[in-house]
Amino acid sequence: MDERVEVIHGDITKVEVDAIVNAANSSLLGGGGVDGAIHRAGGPAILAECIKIREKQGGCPTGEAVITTAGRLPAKYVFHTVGPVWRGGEKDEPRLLANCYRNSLALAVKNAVKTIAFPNISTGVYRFPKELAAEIALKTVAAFLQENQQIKKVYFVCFDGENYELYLRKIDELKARA
Ligand code: AR6
Repeated sequence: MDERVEVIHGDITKVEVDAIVNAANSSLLGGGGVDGAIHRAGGPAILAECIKIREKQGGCPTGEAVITTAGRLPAKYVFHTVGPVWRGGEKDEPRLLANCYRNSLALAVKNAVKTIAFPNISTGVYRFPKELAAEIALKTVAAFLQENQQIKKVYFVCFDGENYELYLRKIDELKARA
């Protein structure tokens, strides 16, 4: 696994990076989980920019990502990406989840972001199986980093203990296979 990848157990709103990624929904109007936490901690400036994006492009499709201010958060930007709802795995969910990570990293490159933090997209309300989600997240980010030197650090911020343990184990497995 790439040395620039790090796993943290905690709250993404507290992480000091250039950009944090939000697991949003396509309305961009906020919600529960990490989305609710980011809007609460970052304040109304984030929602104001989301509303402007909605007016311009009508929300954000699944797998895509958009950029706003981070308001009062220690980060500079919030990247809002929309993970797939798990519907059994035959609805292109794995590819769409990989797109969330790839498109967020592409947005990072475009905006001169060097440090970025991801939550465990889709593994809450959207019910994506956690182990498969971790595998997709780690492999997609590792592949992107192989082709990119601008990004200096990628944090996976695991809020729940189950995801944290899973990420540590998956990284060990990937290292052992390398
Ligand atoms: N920091 C980091 N991770 C967090 C935090 C936090 N403060 N709070 C929760 N998580 P979810 P989804 C983790 O449900 O499955 C929203 O209503 C949580 O433990 O937030 O992509 C949106 O508006 C879980 O592992 O996002 C959408 O409607 C992970 O974040 C919908 O939920 C993702 O859980 C998106 O569902």
